[in-house]
Amino acid sequence: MVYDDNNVFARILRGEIPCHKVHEDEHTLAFHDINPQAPTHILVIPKGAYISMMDFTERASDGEIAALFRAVSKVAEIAGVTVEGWRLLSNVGINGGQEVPHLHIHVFGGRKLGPMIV
Ligand code: D5M
Repeated sequence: MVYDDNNVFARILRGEIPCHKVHEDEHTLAFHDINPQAPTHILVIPKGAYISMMDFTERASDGEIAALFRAVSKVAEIAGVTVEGWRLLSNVGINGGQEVPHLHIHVFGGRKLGPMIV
């Protein structure tokens, strides 16, 4: 599968579409989900062009991989959900329900979350 340069998150990274930014560092960007499913619903994405978790772990550097997971924890801290608890989730591919073909990790919190749906 070839990375689609015109997916919405690629366009956010290029500054072509605005986002409500929560956190940014050398390798990652985090912003509020446009259609929040919980009081806290933030997306954390790598700046590199990776379609999904499989693509990321195959091609990204150890530094990029570490940065993404550090950014996820940082975002949970910024959102103030670490004491009450929170959830991270990444949809992969068609069966995983992935709509945007640029790796993103959802950070949910701010209420008691329901059971995982499979
Ligand atoms: O989730 C894709 C998520 O991306 C979904 O929760 C909506 C969100 N989304 C789509 N467009 C935008 C913009 N422009 N800003 C913020 N959030 C956005 P998936 O896991 O692929 O189903």
